[in-house]
Amino acid sequence: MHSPTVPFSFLATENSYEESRYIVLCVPYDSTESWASGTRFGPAAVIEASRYMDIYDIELGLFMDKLGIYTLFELPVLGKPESSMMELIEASVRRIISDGKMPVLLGGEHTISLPALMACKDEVEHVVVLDAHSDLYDEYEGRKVSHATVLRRVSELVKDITLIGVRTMGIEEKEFLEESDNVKVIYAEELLRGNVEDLNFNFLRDKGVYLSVDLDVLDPPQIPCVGNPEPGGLSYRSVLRMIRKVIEVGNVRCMDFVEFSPCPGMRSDAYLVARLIQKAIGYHFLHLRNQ
Ligand SMILES: [Mn+2]
Repeated sequence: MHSPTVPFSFLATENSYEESRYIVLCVPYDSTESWASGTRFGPAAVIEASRYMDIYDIELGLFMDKLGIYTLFELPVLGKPESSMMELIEASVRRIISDGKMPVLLGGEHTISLPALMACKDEVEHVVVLDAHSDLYDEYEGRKVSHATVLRRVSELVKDITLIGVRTMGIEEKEFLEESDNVKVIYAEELLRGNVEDLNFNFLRDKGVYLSVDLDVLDPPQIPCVGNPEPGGLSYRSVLRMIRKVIEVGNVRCMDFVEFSPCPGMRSDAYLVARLIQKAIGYHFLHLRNQ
């Protein structure tokens, strides 16, 4: 029995928290963005777009409303001091994991990955990040915790990080990378020249993985409204193929989708983000079913 209104939840699903495996956690935090704020509006725009999606996925052969997806809307992090934001996200993710469920965070700026990872670092051996930027500054605009330093802080918590789709970085980040033996980069240039199908993710096999997707990994024409648009990015199809490979090979414990900053009047980009998340959840469901 469906309610007479379309629920305001990811894919408009009506599953309860208890019966769900995938918990979409909306985190509208954008306090450290250096160019323009607006990622705080990302979660609501993506949820809204997702409500009008076909519930059957022809690629996966799945009815998405049968997978158990529940939406927690939204964490009150906006305008809070950094420490409260961190504590709130960490506690929420910890709770979802201890309930035996998979957190799917919807940002918000990239900073939110740090407290989410802190909550699940015991289960995570490898962090995979799709991003145009390397986010490896030690400090940025006087901050140790920000969208531009987030992966430097992550690198202090987890041994192995693979960054995919990078096409710009500061000299300080480049020098850090040259000295680091635990952060590997697959540059956008290599991906655009080669074939994404040839990428080998066997190094993730049987490893606990945290997957972070900064939407600026995509080429700006596909998704013009992100915190820091960078030309020369990847296609929707390439990003989708990589997400699929990571989820099929590794054991993803937590995922986030960050830095989407919707432009007023545009709907196709929010829909694209919703589609990526829907696919990622579907791939994960099939991965578990096939084990
Ligand atoms: Mn980025």
